[in-house]
Amino acid sequence: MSQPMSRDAPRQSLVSQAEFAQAVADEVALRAALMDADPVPQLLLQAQLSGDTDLLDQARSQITGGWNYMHTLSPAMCETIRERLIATLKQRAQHTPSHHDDLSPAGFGRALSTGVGAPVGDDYVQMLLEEFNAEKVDARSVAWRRTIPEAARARYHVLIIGAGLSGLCMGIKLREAGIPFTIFEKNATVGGTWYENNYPGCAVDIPNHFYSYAFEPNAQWSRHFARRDELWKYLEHCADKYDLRRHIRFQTEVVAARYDDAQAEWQLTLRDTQGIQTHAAGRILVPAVGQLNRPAIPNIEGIQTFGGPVFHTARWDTSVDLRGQRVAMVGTGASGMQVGPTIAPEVAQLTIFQRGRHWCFPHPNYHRSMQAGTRWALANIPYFASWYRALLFWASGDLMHPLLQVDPTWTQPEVSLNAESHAFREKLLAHLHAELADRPDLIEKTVPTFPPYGKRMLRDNGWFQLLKRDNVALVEGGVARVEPGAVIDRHGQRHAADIIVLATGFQATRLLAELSLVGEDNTNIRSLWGEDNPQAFLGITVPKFPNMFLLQGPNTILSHGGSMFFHTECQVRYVMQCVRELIEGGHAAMQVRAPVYEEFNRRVDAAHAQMVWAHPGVKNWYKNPAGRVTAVSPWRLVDYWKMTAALDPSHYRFAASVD
Ligand code: N01
Repeated sequence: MSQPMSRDAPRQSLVSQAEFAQAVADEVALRAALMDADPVPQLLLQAQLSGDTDLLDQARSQITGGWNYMHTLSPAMCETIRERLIATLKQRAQHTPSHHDDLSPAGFGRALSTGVGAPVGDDYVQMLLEEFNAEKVDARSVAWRRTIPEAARARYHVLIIGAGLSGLCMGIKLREAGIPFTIFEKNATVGGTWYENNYPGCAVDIPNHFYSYAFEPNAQWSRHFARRDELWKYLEHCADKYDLRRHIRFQTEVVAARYDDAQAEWQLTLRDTQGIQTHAAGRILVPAVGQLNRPAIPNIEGIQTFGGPVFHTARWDTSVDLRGQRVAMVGTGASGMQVGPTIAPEVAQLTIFQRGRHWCFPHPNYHRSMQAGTRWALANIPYFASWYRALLFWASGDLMHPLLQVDPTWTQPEVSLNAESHAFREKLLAHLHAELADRPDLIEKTVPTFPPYGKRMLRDNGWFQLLKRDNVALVEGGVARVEPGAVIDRHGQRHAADIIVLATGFQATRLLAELSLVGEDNTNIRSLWGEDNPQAFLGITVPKFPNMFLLQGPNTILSHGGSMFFHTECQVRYVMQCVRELIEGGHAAMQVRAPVYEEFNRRVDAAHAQMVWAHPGVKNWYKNPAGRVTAVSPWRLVDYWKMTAALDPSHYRFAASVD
């Protein structure tokens, strides 16, 4: 067995003199851009490149958080930062690379702590320093590729199910390492959830300079929180840039996956759009289907008698013209929050059926375009994008995690979990009351009865203003039944409608329910998981399922903050280590040891039992009907990063060598 491998150490690559020369080539453009760009990344970059910390010291008390609006730097201070940075960049353009580019953990930590207005712990420094250089070519991966003969790599063909953000990431990293792979995608193109969800208003609610691959920054995001089309195009761009399409079999659904013990390989049954079945085989299987891809269509009495269009948000019928129509929308989660305010101005009537309530809060940048200067700096100034992302990572990473933890001594457990959770609830309430000050009837109908984060926290997309519109009605309690041309609410009242939109979410706990998945010794995944209790070690590996590595598997969705791109990259790096271990050791197969899997899931359950889900009033899509949380992760991002940083081969059983 080869030695345990650790994740590649941070690479402190020096940016070439030429890149700096290009950044300062047009000083007028540079200065104009920096006058418009966020000053805090400028400050940190100036400290990095010059090694001078005096400006950091002066600015420290004027920065209170990682978001770009969380500082009180005066125009004069911004000018000083800007001019010092321009001088430093010019100097850097004239000299060979300086050692100052090469950030030490201490230097990085000092600058970042100033930039986010709080002390950044060593674990975060280590993680973000690695992220900091992620866009540079992974030299070690390429070097590894050269040490293993192609013939050895060729015996480990990887079968990936899904060309969404995780399947694409896996493909990119396998391609870099020279390992053969095929991606099977049921849709006609890439993008997964960002392709399928094209409902009006669809957008991300995580800042997209963080909600993107660390190795593929995009300087051209038009908004802080991109809309669906832009995100989908980003994924399309990645598929093209990394030449993935020739590895993808589109419009091909994997209907069955069976592990052949004798051959030590996965055998797939595939179905095309005509229903014709074919087969494929490979040594490694990577289901990368995500958890939010099967719409939950409620079984509402009489819905087939409605007589007009009825569709789910994730299957939006673009042929239906909503203008002047009476629309009934069922559901008020993240999708409903985006659809409602977007369609209300054009429909005749929007009747919203609210079964459960949701907390939401505004974000100042949610509807803002990116400043032109920041975009210029992201595109043209070395390291600017890395600092920008590090600040956002901090701001939308783990800061809220403490709010989700139960304090057993807390004196108001019916509404909050601890002092921080309570203070945040007060803020949410203040926002809600301010928005609905003139409509006490709506306040009564909308204040949630559970602590913040009991359900996914929503960004206020103009929800309360929506509810006050003349053509909008909020109906409490959900739907009793549907009749021709109307929806009947729980109080028996009839609401005439022409179109029904189901913003009713996804069957998250029924992971891989539509795939017949059979592992070693004829073990069906349902015999381990039942219908809706998926579990995996690190959300990735399952005993009896050799060489199967899940991406975005059980307990990996983020509920307190963070970005699925980040979690996916953690998983992909871990899987790459497993694949290397298999190849280097010449093993036929590896599978996680049952006690390791069981112990990990005990830890997941124990952590969740101390979190907001334990609150009696909390119902959400994270839990299965038995009340076990299967979808979301209990860990901080940095904890999961550490857990997945290095493969420990002793967690696995390895099967005999391949001849
Ligand atoms: O689904 P949801 P979603 N009768 O499950 C109600 C991601 N996402 O599609 O609260 C009546 O949150 C249900 O009521 P209740 C994100 O992770 C992200 O909105 O269960 N109502 C609820 O109000 C998100 O969390 C973005 O009582 C019924 C709603 O339908 C996840 O996807 C945008 C019902 C479902 O809310 C799912 O969000 C969109 C019934 N029979 C989605 N059944 C971003 O912004 C369900 N409901 C990135």
